[in-house]
Amino acid sequence: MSHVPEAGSGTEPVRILAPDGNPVGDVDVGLSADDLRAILRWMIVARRLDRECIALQRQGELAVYPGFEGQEAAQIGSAWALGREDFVWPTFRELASALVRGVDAVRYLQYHRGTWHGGPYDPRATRFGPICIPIATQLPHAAGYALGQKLDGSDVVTLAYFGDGSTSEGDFHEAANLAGVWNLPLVLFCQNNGWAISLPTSEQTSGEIWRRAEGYGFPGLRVDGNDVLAVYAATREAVAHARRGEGPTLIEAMTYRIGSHSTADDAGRYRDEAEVEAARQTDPISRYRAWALASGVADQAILAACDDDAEAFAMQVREGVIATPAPPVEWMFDWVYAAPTSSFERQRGEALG
Ligand SMILES: Cc1ncc(C[n+]2csc(CCOP(=O)(O)OP(=O)(O)O)c2C)c(N)n1
Ligand SMILES: [Mg+2]
Repeated sequence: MSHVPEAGSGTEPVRILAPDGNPVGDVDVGLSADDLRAILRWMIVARRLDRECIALQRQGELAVYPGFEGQEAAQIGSAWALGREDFVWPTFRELASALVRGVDAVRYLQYHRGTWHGGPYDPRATRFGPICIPIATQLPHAAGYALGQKLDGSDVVTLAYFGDGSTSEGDFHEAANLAGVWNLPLVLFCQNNGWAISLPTSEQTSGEIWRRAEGYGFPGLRVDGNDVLAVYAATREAVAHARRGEGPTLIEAMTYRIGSHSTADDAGRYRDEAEVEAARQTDPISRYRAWALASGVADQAILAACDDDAEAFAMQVREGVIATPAPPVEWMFDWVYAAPTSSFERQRGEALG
């Protein structure tokens, strides 16, 4: 079944599982039982790692860390829909997607430890771009990358993540415009988590984000971002659309940032706890777990194994992060310029003594 409605066809998000885990749509999204279990496992592992990262920051082992609790379905469902060669342009909050793409978590977290910019994983090998802190700047990069793929005649699809707040940036609009005009194989994947640091979406933007697509001449849709099956199905459809040469899609995944913006933020200063409590009732993991148990995709033994895996993985990443030495200073100067400028060479000389 198609999960990509015509642009402007309604504001109810595409949903397959209700918050209590009961199906309200077609659960047959074309995933094998093994895949369905793997998705469950990744969601549990990702949340456990996210909490470990916050602990690592509190213990001084990471400098700053932006948690993604509540956004596991949006990230894992969308990442699962990509082919191996498809390319992701992330923000700074997509560690769960990075895990699914095979990015080494210890390397990724070097960015948050402050030892290396972007994380010292190879974006070409993992097909997952560097962590991007400047809001929305990855979007023109993604459009450019998608254009390059198109000109090369490749069938690679590019997916760019961004937040609700990012849609206020000119970069979002420029990327969307180019994507439409050039009919790029690009999925613009917005995680609307309700907040841009302390600014709620209602004060960020008027109108609905998914509807912006119509103005740029391509389809947009809103999906329940806490329903991993719906996110997967919608993204897979958008990816197939792009791969067929039919151009971009804007997906607005409605989710919620359960934690603070980052470990440098205290959401309790600007956000009502009742809102967070209400959001917890739509938790993506309990929803999917309930369905997995009821449908026989998982049982208690499988859930226990997921929890054990998550614990072991978090401990392994913790040890790896702490044990990783700071990289040599000269690395800071490598890969900046193909042809270094004289002032750059001078700075390099000064830094290296
Ligand atoms: C160009 C730019 N302006 C401001 C900031 C500061 N800043 C960091 S995150 C953020 C909010 C981003 O909100 P959203 O796009 O919704 O993503 P979320 O943090 O909710 O994942 C802002 C304003 C920045 N990093 N870059
Ligand atoms: Mg946001």
